[in-house]
Amino acid sequence: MSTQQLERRWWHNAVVYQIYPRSFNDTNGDGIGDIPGIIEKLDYIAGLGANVIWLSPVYQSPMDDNGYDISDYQSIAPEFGTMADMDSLIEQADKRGIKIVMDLVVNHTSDQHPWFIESSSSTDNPKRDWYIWKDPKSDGSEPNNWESFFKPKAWTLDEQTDQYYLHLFSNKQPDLNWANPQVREAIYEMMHFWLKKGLGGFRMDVINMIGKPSDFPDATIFDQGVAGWEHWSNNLLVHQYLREMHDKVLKHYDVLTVGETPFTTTLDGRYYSHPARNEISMIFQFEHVSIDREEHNAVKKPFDLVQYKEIMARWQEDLYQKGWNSLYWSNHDQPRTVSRYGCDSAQYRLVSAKMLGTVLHMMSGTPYVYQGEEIGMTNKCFNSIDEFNDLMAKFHYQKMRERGVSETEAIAFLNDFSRDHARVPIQWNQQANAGFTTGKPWLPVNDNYQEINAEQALSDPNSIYHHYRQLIALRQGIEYGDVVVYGDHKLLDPDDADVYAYIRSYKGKSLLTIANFTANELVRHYDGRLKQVVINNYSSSVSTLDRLTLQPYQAVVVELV
Ligand code: TEU
Ligand code: CA
Repeated sequence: MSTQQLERRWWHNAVVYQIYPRSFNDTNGDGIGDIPGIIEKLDYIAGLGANVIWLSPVYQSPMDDNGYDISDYQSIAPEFGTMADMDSLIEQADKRGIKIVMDLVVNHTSDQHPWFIESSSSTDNPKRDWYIWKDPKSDGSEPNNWESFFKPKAWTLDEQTDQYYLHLFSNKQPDLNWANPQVREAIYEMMHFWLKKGLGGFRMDVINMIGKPSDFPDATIFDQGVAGWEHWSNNLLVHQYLREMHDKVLKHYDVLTVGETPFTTTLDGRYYSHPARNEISMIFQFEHVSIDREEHNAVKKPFDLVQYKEIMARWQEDLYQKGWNSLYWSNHDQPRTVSRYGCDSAQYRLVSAKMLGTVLHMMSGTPYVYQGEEIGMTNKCFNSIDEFNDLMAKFHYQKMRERGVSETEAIAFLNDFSRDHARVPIQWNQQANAGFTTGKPWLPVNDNYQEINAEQALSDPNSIYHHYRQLIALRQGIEYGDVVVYGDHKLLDPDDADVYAYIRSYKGKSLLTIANFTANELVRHYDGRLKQVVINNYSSSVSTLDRLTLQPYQAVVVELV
C-alpha cells in the first residue's frame, strides 16, 4: 500500500485535547470540575485548534479510581452533571467543529455495578459468568500467581460464595468475562447508545487486556510489568473481540478509536491499527513513558535521549503506511511533561516546553495534548504520603516501604512519577484556587498559579499556548499539512545524546526538525539547504544548517530546498 493509496480518514490530521473532568473547571463551587465547566471553556480549546476532546470517564461511579470504576455505563455521575449536560456538551462542541471522544472502560466495572452485585450474590446467579470466578487451590490460596496493578494479588476471595474473582486493577474493579457472549453484547449495545448521540469515538481503557486465556496459566516473568502480562495482554483473543466489536458496532460510524495498550510492540501496533484488519484507529504505546522508570518495582532510571529517539523512530517507521500512530507526552496517569522531559525552572520552562511540543507535533500520527500541557503546567511538590490522593501512589508507597526504601526516598519517587501531578486543578487565572473553583478544590492547586495560568498564556503572544496553536495550525494548514501528516520519517544522528533531529518528506517537500534537549549551547551540522524557517522557539534567526548554533532547549523546524 503506498501513501497515495492509504485511504484518508478525518482523524489523520485531528489534534486531540484530553480533559480530566474532575480537575478541569468547577462551575458550582463543590470543588469538583464538571461538564458545564467544560462547555464554558470550549472556545479556549477551539482557540488552540484542537478538534477532538477526549473526556476521561464521567459515568456514574463510586470513584475509587476517579471514574475508572464504573457502576452505570449509561448515566452521568451527579458531581459531573446530568445526561442533558452531556448532550449539550456534544452539541456545543459540534458547533465549534469539535468531536467528543469518551473513555470506554470495559476491561472491568466497579464492584458496585449491578452486574457485579448480581454476579457475586450466588454461584448459580445467571450473571455469575459475567465476571471471572475461580475456586481456591486446595490449600485455599489464589487460583494462580497473577499480580494486579494496584494490589499485590489479582484475586480477591468472596467469603460468601468461597470463590476468588479476578481484578487486574483494584479489588473494587472486577474484570469482566469477555469470553461470555452476553457480556460482549451488553457492551456493544451500550456503545451504540453513546455513538447514536453523535460521539466522535472512544478511548479504550486497557483494551489489550480483555482476553484472558481459558486455562489461566501461572505467570513466569517477574522482572517486568505486572506478573501475568504475558498471558493477558495482546493475545489472539483481544484481536478476535476487537474485530467482532468493529463488525457489530464501529463499522457503522465514522469514528476515532484509540486503544490504551501497555506492553505493546510495533508489531502489535500494526495488528491493532492496520486499516485492513478492521480493529481500531490507533493505540497508545507505553515504551517511551517507561524509559525513565521501572514501574513494577517503582524505581527511577535516567532519561536517555538516544533510547527515546530509537523508540519514537521505530514506531514512526514500523507503522508507516501499515497502521497509525498516536503521539503523546503525557496524560492523567503521567507526570507533567515539562518537569519530566524538559526543565521547569523560571529560566527554561517556556523554551523547553515549546521544544517538547515541537518535537512531538512534527511527527506522523494523531497528537494528544493533555490539559495544562499547553500552558506548561509543572509537577507539584508533595511533602508526605497523606497529600497524595491516587490509589496507585499509595500502593507504590507501601511496596517501596516494604522493600526497605526510606520514607524520604519513597516520597521523592512519588514526586517524580505520581499520577496526582496531572490531576491537580487547571490553573485558569490569578484568582483564589487559580480560578478553578470558588469552593475548596478536591486536590489543592499548585502554588505557582500566579505565574503559570491560562489567562496569562492567552494574553502573551510568546506563550506556550500560542506556540502549540502554531504547531497545530501547521498540521492542519494547506502548506505543510500533508508533509506533517503523511510524510515519511528519517531519524538523523541516532547516537547524538543531546539533540533530536529528524526529516519528514512527502511529494518533494521536506521538513527538518532539530531540538536541543539540554541547557547548553550546542553547535551542529546538517546536510541540505535551508529554504525557510517554519517555526522556532527563539526569536534569533537561523540562516544556515552548516555550523548551526543551538540555544538551550532550542527547537527549530526548517523547510529544506
Ligand atoms: O491505566 C492503565 C495502566 O496501565 C495504568 O495502571 C498505568 O500503569 C499507570 O497509570 C501508570 O502509568 C488505565 C487508566 O488510564 C488509569 O487511569 C486507570 O487507573 C486504569 O486504567 C484502570 O482503569
Ligand atoms: Ca462542580
